[in-house]
Amino acid sequence: MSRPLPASFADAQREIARALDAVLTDGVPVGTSDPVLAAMRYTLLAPSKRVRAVLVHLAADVCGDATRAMPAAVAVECIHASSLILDDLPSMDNAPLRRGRPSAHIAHGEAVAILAAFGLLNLGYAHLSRAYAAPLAARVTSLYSDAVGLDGLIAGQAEDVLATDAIIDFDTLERIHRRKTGVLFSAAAQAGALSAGATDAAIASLTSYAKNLGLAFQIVDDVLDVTGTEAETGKAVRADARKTTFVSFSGIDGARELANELCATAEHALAPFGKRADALRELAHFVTGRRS
Ligand code: GRG
Repeated sequence: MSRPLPASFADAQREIARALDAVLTDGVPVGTSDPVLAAMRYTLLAPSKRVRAVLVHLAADVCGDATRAMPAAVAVECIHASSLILDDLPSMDNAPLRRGRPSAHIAHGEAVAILAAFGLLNLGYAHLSRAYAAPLAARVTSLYSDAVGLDGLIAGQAEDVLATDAIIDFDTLERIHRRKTGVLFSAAAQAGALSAGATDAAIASLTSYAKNLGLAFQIVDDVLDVTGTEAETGKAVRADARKTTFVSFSGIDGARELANELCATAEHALAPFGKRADALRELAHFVTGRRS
């Protein structure tokens, strides 16, 4: 099962899938049956849209050179997969299903799943340090570690978990989702642009695009939790019942409208690139219309 992005992204998705497979195979002796490696493979190679990696690739491409984008695309998917394993744990969202399969802790046990999450995070950074020369390696590593850190995924997740069963205001909700989802989208776009040697102006435009796209992506996630099915999303639905979401504030139509507005703002940021940014525009349209 492959999760649908527009057909025009299929080539990039295939190349990314190959590179992800290679990063977990190269240098590993044939026949190795390490349980942590098996759990890393289980999550990283499971069917996924690979939207963050595609974003790295498209950001590099619109800046004129996608030839050095792949290590940053691989690393962002390693980090994202690590976050999914942790997010699903019993002490966090206690989610039984991910990417259409039992969550990592159910399939591999909690201890191995936690180690696999650390393994994937470590692998992401290690891959950057090996694949890029020093200045680019340092810049992308720093970008990604900021995105994971105390103004990023970790902070967003902590606030989200602690807000379960609590009433939060709209600004708090927006901050949680900016950190949980938006910052990694921004880092992905910036990493792609940096790999292409982009100008500061191009990086700023892509950051604005990705920030808005990431928040729209999360709002659509909230909508799909209410309107989607397990078969479409690959995860348990109606799972946010104990949380404040964009749907609790604005209803389904209001949340969709907000996602559309954010995508329009994202597209607006692409103006300096003209027609060259059409694939990024297509990605924004995918986000607002997605069912998975
Ligand atoms: C140390 C890496 C690390 C993280 C610790 C657990 C945690 C902090 C953060 C959780 C962040 C998280 C899982 C946010 C949800 C983002 C989201 C919308 C996930 C679904 O992404 P898709 O739809 O999934 O792109 P696929 O399966 O297609 O890749």
